[in-house]
Amino acid sequence: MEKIVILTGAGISAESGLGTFRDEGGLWAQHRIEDVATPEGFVRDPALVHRFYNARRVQAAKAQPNAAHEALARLQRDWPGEVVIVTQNVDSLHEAGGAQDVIHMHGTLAGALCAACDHRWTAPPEMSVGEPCPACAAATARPDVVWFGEMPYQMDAIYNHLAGARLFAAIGTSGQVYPAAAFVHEAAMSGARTVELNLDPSTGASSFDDVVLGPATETVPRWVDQMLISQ
Ligand code: BV8
Repeated sequence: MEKIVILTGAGISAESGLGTFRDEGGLWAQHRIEDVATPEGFVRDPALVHRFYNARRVQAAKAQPNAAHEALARLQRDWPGEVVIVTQNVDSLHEAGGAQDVIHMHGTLAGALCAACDHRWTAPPEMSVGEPCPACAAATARPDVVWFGEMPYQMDAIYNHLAGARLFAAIGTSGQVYPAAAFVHEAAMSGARTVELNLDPSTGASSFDDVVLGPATETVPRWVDQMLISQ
């Protein structure tokens, strides 16, 4: 049966109260990317970076999954073929909404990483500068998120999923960050149909066969219903 690959971005968590990046008043309106989302920024001012991620980690822990997260979990459960969810988001709302095996290509707020020995552990609600690594004791703990200029996670697995996709859906992403923004082209080259569900047309909207506009909590459940009825 058809394999579906779904890419989600900050827009799917917007109605759960989590800020997006590039919308009015978004995270990039409040912070410079180079100060809080690059390895250089972390070296320059680790306290600022920890403050940025601590605030988001605390807020994300209080957020609830919304109807869009839950609809994708329903699609995974009821669709006869494989449904792979790749997210650029670092919150855990897909899992809280019931989704399985979510691929977090930009890492997660819940994870901590040792920059010295690559050990990973569950981050405390608030990380502090100089936090010792539980494995090697070096004071090099950082959030386990992928910053600009760093290699996103599980790229080989993602490209394999895209190669086998019959349908690719991008939900709530502005299509401005690579390599995620190029997934639609990878999927189309493998013969997949492509659909974008977004509040506003993304930068790459013209690359999609279909575009469905509106808030994710309305468009995603309706799209899942249509998919399941038409199977
Ligand atoms: C890489 C960290 C090599 C975690 C993020 C020069 C030097 C170095 C690199 C580059 C360079 N030029 C280009 C690059 C590549 C760079 C890049 O793309 N830069 C851009 C800015 C040009 N990319 C990288 O560096 C990546 N690494 O390239 O390594 C490589 C290459 C190929 C293969 C392997 C390796 C690393 C990118 C990851 C950076 N880390 N975040 C965190 O802090 O969260 S990126 C950040 O932006 C988030 O991860 C986020 O996921 C991502 C994308 O943002 P969106 O999710 O799309 O959110 P946005 O606000 O933009 O849009 C929201 C959308 O939702 C909007 O369309 C809106 O309309 C919609 N929406 C709003 N409300 C709703 C809604 N939709 C529905 N319903 C609603 N209610």
